[in-house]
Amino acid sequence: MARKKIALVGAGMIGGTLAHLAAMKEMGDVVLFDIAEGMPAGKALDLSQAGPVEGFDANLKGTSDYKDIAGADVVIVTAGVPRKPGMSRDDLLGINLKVMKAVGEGIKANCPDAFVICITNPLDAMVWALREFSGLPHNKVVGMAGVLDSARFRHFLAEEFDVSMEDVTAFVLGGHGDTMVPILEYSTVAGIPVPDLIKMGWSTQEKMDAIVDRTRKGGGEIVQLLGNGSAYYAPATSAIQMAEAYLKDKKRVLPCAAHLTGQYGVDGLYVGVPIVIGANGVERVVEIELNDEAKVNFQVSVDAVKELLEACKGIDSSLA
Ligand code: A3D
Repeated sequence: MARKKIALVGAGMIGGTLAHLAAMKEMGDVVLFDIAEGMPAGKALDLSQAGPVEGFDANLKGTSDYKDIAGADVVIVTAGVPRKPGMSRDDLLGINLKVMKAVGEGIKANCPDAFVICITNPLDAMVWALREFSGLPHNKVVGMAGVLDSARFRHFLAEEFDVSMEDVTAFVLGGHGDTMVPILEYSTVAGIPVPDLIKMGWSTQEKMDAIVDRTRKGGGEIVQLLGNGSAYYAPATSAIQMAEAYLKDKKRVLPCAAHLTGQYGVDGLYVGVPIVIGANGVERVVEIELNDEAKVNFQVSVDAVKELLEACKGIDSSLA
């Protein structure tokens, strides 16, 4: 059986980390695409030379020619610009929308059967625009944000409870941004919901509220510390988990930005919800009952996404 092919559109900080992870996990051959001449080829060569040491077999190629992504099974898109301190994700809209147009057309022409994972910010709007520009079926285009946001939440919860990260599950809904909705009732340690752990005296509501707030601002905290650019290790790992779910037909239940057609009362938008990812891409949207507070917060998040889509339509009339 031929190796799978993974195309990484954008070979910057996340793109390079994605290539490293995909090669180490022997997920398939890797193509690093970027408009920056030479840089993707340099990263591909450097990573190839890690192969003999780590013992992985994967062909890695760097390119600035869309033809090289032909036939890719998975495309992960990070092309665009990241945030700088003081910038919101939404500040990136105008620049990254143009990038999504070029990338969408490149995917449509070269690998229309691929499963496409978008990471470029502002995420919920860019994944929607990428789907529009590419014309791919909605079940084959998803956004990565929820896996990362819930990983941040899990990390903070595991630290607070002083238990293994492995035993903490967490649940984050809504758009990727300060309006995301972490849900404590569906977050657990080994199946025990967080509200029960509070009753058991493991922590307090105040500490949980602080963790929810820190999770919401988790990306900004890293942007401030790095001083130049945004998080890349955890975002890359999160997208790789989604790609593996598709390539191995694992039917993982993961929070992702998915196209909704009436679920959660939302129609025609990409918003973060739990979905099942398998060989058919997005196989199911998991629709859970939300309490009143979560419903209100979810709506705020949905409204923020809607506003961004209107802004996209204002910039590019082909989207209207
Ligand atoms: P960076 O290291 O700047 O890499 C982006 C790459 O895109 C650069 O190498 C550019 O040359 C390249 N590029 C620009 N325009 C094009 C184009 N038209 N075609 C192909 N390549 C192009 O950024 P990064 O890797 O740190 O971040 C990439 C994106 O991910 C940014 O938009 C971030 O805001 C976003 N991001 C999202 C999350 C989420 O959780 C959704 C988390 C972290 C970063």
